[in-house]
Amino acid sequence: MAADDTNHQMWEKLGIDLAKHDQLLGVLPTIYKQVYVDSQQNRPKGMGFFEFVIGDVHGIRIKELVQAKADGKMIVGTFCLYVPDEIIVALDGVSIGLCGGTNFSNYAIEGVLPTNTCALIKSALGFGFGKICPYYAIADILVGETTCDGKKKAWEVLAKNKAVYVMETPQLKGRTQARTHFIDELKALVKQLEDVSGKRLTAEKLRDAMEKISKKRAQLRRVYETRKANPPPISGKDSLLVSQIAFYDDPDRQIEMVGKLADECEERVGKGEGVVPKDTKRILLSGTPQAVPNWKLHDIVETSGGVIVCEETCTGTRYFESTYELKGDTVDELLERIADRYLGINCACFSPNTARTDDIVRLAREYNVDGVLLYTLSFCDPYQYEAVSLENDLKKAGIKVLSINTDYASEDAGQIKTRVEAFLETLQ
Ligand code: BJ8
Repeated sequence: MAADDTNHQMWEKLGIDLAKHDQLLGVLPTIYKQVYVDSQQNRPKGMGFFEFVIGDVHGIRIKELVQAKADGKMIVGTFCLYVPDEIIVALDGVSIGLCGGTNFSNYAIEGVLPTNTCALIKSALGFGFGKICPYYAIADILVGETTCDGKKKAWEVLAKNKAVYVMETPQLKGRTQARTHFIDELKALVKQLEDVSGKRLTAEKLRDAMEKISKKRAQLRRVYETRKANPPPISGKDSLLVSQIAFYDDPDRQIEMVGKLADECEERVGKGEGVVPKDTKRILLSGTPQAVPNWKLHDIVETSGGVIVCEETCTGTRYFESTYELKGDTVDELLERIADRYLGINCACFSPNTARTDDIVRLAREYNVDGVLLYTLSFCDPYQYEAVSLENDLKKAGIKVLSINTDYASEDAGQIKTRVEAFLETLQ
């Protein structure tokens, strides 16, 4: 039987709307080719693996998940960095990031979500309600969190469609009671996932999972380190794709393949080999996460004569920067390490969140950037608020800034390109 036929049978068993899903898979390769293949040269050879993974986005990985489920593993869908992968992996589960990066699925949430909802939430719920995401379909449970208002309310809507557990994330950081509460929430999450998986969490399993997930983050960090070079050995677009795939691929395979890519990028830096000419204008992008296939701003910058050398986003440094020591003999002690690590991520959903400004200023220096692009999805209040204050703070720190507010539609791409080109011109 041809691979196409077996895939269709697999998707049908998962309850996928095959006609709509075929349409979705029909447009993705065209977008990928335009953004990644036609407009880039001299990419690292290691990108071949990531190109293969994205080219078969709903094929081999879904087959692996079907098999994992048959082997008794739980599949957990998540939407935020604050839901610890470590706990899911320690319970012999598979964690899949389900944030959506296209407006293709918006038809499915008309009359379900308010129109002034951010594109990321619309996309994610649209994939579920429209039955066009096999990752969503195969998940045993979805874990939401109380970060922004949009998400908090979205889980109520989502719960009508699928089993959802909501973890409470604190709104304030730096207070003892917020930390204590977050630790309690992690314990409650453990209990919930133990019930779903039918397995018990032990300190040994949790420590092993923490080690594995730390290794995976460390490989991404290595790739980022190489982007500090002038010229960078890898484009922003390619680096973004690698981060996006890290949210749903197997962690062991990621350690291996991102590690190989990091080796190659380090070699290229050693030889002075870049993906763009030396002294190409270097941009730090900071803001809301960019889920697959949201490559819009990266594509605009990198087809306008600039290169993105760092992302201060959840699909960038916020994913791997915060760390922990692998210390602790009990589950409770390890959960404290995990809580502190996650509370070190500076998301705009927290108040106050001045450490994010410090992060951006530090990253701008470390990556030797010429300018910062503040990227906010329309209707995302937390990041819109911070974009205004950040613009002032960064300018005071002598950093040039361009603020862009957009969504997943392509209609404003020409206008944004004009603004980006003008911004690049101003960078000395
Ligand atoms: S830790 S950034 S993944 S909450 S874009 S849904 S904030 S209205 S995604 Fe996020 Fe966790 Fe924070 Fe990261 Fe709401 Fe804004 Fe939409 Fe957003």
